[in-house]
Amino acid sequence: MKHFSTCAALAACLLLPVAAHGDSAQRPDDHAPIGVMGDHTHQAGEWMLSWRRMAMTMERNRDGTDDLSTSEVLRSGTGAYMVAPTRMTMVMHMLGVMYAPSDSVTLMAMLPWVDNEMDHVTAMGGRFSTDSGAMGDLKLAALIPSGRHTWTLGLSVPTGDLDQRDTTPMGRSVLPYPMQIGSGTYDLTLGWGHLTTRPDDSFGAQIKGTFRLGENDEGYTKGHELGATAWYARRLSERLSVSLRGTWTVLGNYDGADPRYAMALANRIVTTVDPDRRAGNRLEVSLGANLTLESGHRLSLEVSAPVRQDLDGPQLQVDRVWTLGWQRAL
Ligand SMILES: [Cu+2]
Repeated sequence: MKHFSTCAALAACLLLPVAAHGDSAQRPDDHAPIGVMGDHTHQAGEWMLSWRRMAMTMERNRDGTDDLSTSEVLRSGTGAYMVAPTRMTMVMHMLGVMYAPSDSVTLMAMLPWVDNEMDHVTAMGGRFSTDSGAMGDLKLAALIPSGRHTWTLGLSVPTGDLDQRDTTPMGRSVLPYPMQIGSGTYDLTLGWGHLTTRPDDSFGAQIKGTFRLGENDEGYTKGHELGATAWYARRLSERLSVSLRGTWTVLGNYDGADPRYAMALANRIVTTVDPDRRAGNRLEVSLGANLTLESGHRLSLEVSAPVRQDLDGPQLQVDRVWTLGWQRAL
C-alpha cells in the first residue's frame, strides 16, 4: 500500500469489496469524538480516508455574555447599524487522507468545501439572505505519536476564496468577513493530544493553536485561534461507544481591515464588516457516538451546544454544531 498515490487509495476504497480490509480489532473509542481532528496516528504503511459533514447554526446576536434583540443592533431601535444579521448556517464537507510512512509519523491532508448562508433584517424592516460557497483552505499536518500523546505540526494553505459576492440591498457586493471562505494566509497549527484507554472506557484531551503567518492579499489577518477539549468515552459494546466532551474555544479579532468594506464600516452599515467584532470565546458541551462496522468502516456523529459565549459584539452566537463522519482505514 506504500506505493499508492492518494488517488489510487481513493479509488481502492471505492472499488474494494467492503470486507477486504476489516480492522475489526479496533475499538470504536480508539478514535476521538468525530468533532476532534488529528487525534490519532497510524502504523507504518497504513492509509485512512475520511469524510466529515459539519453543520454549524448561528442564531441571535450577542454582546459580551448578553443576548441582544435585533432592535438593540439596528439604528431604528437602540443600536447603531443599518443591517443586523439574524441567522447564519455554515455547512462544511471535509475530505481527509492519512498515511503513515513510518510508525513515528502520520501525515494528514484535509480539503474542505464550505457553503454559507446568512439572513439579515434591515432598519427599514426588510429582510434578505446571502449565500457563499467554495473550496476552503487545504490543511496539511504531521502527527507524531509519543506513548499516549500525539504532537501535531500543521500548515494551512490559503486555497480558500476571499472574493465571495452576492446580491444585497446595496447591489452586488463583496460579502462580509464571516461569509468569506479562506484565511488568505498560511497558518501554522501546533497541537498536543492524549488518549488513555481502559477495558470499558477511555478519556482524551487535545490542545491546539492556529497562528496566522503574515497578512492576506485583502490587507488583513484573521485572528489567532486556541482550542482545548477533553472527553470521556464509554463502550456500550465491542463496536459502539458514546462520548461526552467539553470544548473551550478562543478566537481573536482581525488585524488590519479589508479596504473593500471601508465605506460599510465607516457608515456602520452592518456588524459583520468590523474586524474588531470577530473575537470571542465559548464553552461547548458535546454528545457523540462512534460505531465500527465489521467491514472496517467507521461511522460517527456528534452534536455540540454552547453553554457559555462571550463575544466582542454585536455578533451572531453559535447555536448548534452537528458533525457526521465516515472513516476507513486501508
Ligand atoms: Cu486516521
